[in-house]
Amino acid sequence: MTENDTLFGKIIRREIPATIVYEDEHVLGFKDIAPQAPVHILFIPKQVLIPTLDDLQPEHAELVGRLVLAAAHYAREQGFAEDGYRVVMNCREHAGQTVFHIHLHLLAGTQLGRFGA
Ligand code: D5M
Repeated sequence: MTENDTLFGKIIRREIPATIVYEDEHVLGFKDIAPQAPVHILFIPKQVLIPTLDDLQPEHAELVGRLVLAAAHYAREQGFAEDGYRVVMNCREHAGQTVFHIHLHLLAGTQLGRFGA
């Protein structure tokens, strides 16, 4: 495993607690500690530490696809896919990124407001 030297690395290694709701070979999904919607799950890559979206390389294409597919799978499985949901990835300061291990936010369970500045 590559270095996972962030808070999320500690969650992957089970060094700090998290409510894990999804796991496959490549992706871990767990409840956000400060939920912004009734359903707020974070999906992260397990084996590769990519700090920000700006660090993505062409070889990460499959991994990023896996994050999106994991979120879509979870939404279907949990029965809120028909009502709809949102996925968001924040990159650096202007987007408010606070943990530098890329993650996909899945927000659902209510009518979400529009986003923007
Ligand atoms: O999102 C980082 C997200 O990570 C933010 O919504 C809070 C969440 N967070 C921080 N610490 C934890 C722990 N320990 N468990 C679960 N969720 C956590 P960003 O896009 O970087 O702003």
